[in-house]
Amino acid sequence: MGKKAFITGITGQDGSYLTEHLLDLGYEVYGFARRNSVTEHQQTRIENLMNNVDLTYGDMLDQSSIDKLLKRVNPDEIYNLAAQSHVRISFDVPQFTVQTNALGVLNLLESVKINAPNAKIYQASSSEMFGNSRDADNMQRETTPMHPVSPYGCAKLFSYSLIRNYRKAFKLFASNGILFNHESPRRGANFVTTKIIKNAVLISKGKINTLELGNLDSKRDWGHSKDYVRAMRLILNHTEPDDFVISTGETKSIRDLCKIVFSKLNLNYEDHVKINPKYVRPDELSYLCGDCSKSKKILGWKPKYSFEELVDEMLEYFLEKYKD
Ligand code: NAP
Ligand code: F7E
Repeated sequence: MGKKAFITGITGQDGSYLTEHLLDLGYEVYGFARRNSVTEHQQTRIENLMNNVDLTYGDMLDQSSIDKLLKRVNPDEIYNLAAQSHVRISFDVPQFTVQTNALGVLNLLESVKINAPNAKIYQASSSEMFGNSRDADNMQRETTPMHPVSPYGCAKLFSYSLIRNYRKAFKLFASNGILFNHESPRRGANFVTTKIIKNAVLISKGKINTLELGNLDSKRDWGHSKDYVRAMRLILNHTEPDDFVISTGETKSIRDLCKIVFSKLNLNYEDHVKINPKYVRPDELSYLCGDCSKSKKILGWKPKYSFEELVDEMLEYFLEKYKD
């Protein structure tokens, strides 16, 4: 019989790719879906997998739902991907963000300690925890100091620390993946890559004329979600629990991304992109470039997708979607 994996946040971008990856490897996959008034749209990313996964209602804020699932399933591996994952929105809903992204992890750890102490736990930690610190070589790595600049980043730093604390204090197999930005055609529409690529396609088809963005000068290290979910499994299947940076080591500005995407559609971004202060954050992480040498060396992980291939895949997806 295959291993049993419990994925919180299974309906999200990473949850859907991780489910496909684990099913391919023979895992049994269990997941939580939150109650939503519009059930039709909720499972779109995992629609084709519904016959192969065990999906139950649950919420990171509802301890009883976590307890019930762990008692029933006793999973070998737990991937905690559930989060309010939008950094700017974390300034609008800071309390919900902190409750889910920080206290939700505490709920999970407490439940694991009692109900499934042998389960291995992966925590979806984030490069947003670094804030604006970087090392002398302009990169962030596992040892770089963390000074988050958003409620999202602060909550993720709290849960990152809890994972390390429960690993040491209670000997849980609990690991952090410190993942830099990763994207795909399944990325939510209000993250900057999807927003630029989808709207540039609509502009190229004459359906709209303007794209409103915030800060064009921040830089991000963008990879593909498919590559990053492979790393999650490798992290949990390493011989010991530890913390790993997952990144590409390349960085580009939002302006660079606009230039690249619009020029692939034979357009000049300057004719269409307007700045709307609504999308500028109260505080901003201005530069990310991750050094993932530790993951390459210890886990043997490296990305398969280039930045160019990621952008092309997302462009092809939206060109096909809006072809008529
Ligand atoms: P995503 O698409 O926004 O998915 C988040 C998932 O969490 C969704 O399934 C969402 O369900 C669920 N969720 C939200 N609040 C919940 C709650 N209170 N209880 C249970 N489930 C809840 O995010 P993603 O891009 O796949 O990212 C996965 C994880 O990695 C997140 O923890 C994110 O913070 C972290 N991360 C992402 C990146 C990145 O660049 N993508 C980088 C570093 C870390 P609904 O659909 O019902 O809202
Ligand atoms: O913003 C700038 C914005 O929202 C990227 C999450 O997955 O990665 C993600 O967080 C940059 C920022 O991602 C708009 O100011 C300009 O500098 O796509 P994003 P993020 O904030 O980096 C980390 C690693 C995570 O952990 C998070 O879960 O783009 N930007 N104009 C804009 N961003 C958005 N969303 N919308 C704009 O109009």
